Amino acid sequence: MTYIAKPKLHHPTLACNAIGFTRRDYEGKISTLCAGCGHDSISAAIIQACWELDIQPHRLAKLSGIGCSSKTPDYFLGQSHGFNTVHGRMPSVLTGASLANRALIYLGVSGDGDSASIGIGQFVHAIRRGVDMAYIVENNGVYGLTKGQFSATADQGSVSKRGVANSDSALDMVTMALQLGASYVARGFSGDKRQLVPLIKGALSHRGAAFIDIVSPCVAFNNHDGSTRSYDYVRAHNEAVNRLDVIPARTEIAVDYGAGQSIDVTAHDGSVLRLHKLDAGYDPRDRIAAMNLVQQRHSRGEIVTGLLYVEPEAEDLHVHLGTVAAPLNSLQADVLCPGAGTLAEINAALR
Ligand SMILES: Cc1ncc(C[n+]2csc(CCOP(=O)(O)OP(=O)(O)O)c2C)c(N)n1
Ligand code: SF4
Ligand SMILES: [Mg+2]
Repeated sequence: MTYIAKPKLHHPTLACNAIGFTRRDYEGKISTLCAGCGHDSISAAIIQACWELDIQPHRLAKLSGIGCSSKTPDYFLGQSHGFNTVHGRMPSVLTGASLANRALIYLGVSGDGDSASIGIGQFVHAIRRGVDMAYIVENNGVYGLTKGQFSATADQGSVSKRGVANSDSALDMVTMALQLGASYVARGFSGDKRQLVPLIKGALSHRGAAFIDIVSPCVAFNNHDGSTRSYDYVRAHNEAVNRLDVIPARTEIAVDYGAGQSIDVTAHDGSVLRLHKLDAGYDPRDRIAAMNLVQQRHSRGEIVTGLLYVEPEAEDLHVHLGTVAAPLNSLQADVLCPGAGTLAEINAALR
């Protein structure tokens, strides 16, 4: 973690959001990542998304594992709750926190090493349980922090900085998230902030397991010719299926598009996700179609980005478990322990 705090200089003309905060109020400490690292662009997109959504910083909890990507929560939302967990263990800590206090917005930040290798079991179960969270993987195809070994998401045939081709087949976290039942699945690119900010806003507004795989080049170890995670490769092979606008519930929704060109999806909080179709035949409400498209394009070396799947009426883990509306950590002893009489009644009913 860094120890360099940002100077608190606020220019008086900085724009404020609806709750009176400037973008600076959503920043964290100064980043110690390599200049040009994709992860820093993702941090900037998270700051922008939270500012645009008027999120009160103390209502958000950011959790991560270990890696350059997992260091980044120190560089944004300095006034939010934070927990930097053990390598690969972010999903279980986030699940526990979410069950204990459902009143917070949960943002999980991880890397391809953190989530697709040591933490793969944790990732799988948090997604299939429908934990209410926005889960971001900053995917560079390598273990950046430990000096550039191939990760499980590195494409077969992709060449390392030292010229060695990866012989293992790649694990695609978007395909896994779709198969596991995630109710919001997207892929973004750290080099396309215009596409990325709305994808993050949509994930934070979604109730249920929202997953975003963000291709985020590692300039130190995986940005050379022959890599399929370099800025040049991703720019040349990026195929966006749609462009997303997130319209907050309080905003009037104007119809400014031709029929068939857009799809509006209403989120549980009343905000509207407006998807401008770039691929005319693509419907993000069809999970199987999303899986097919991602696989087809991957076999051609293309990277599909955009909001790939959304199920607006999804149920989350709290619905599955039937937890009470009040956060569990706010319940007092008399509610948690209704007394010997109630226990005797329960026991009698079981006899
Ligand atoms: C239990 C444990 N095993 C191994 C490590 C060493 N280690 C630290 S970060 C990391 C991989 C990080 O890769 P990724 O999640 O892709 O993050 P990046 O640095 O690429 O953003 C590894 C293997 C560790 N810290 N703890
Ligand atoms: S080593 Fe790679 S992932 Fe880590 S900060 Fe540097 S560019 Fe980013
Ligand atoms: Mg990585």
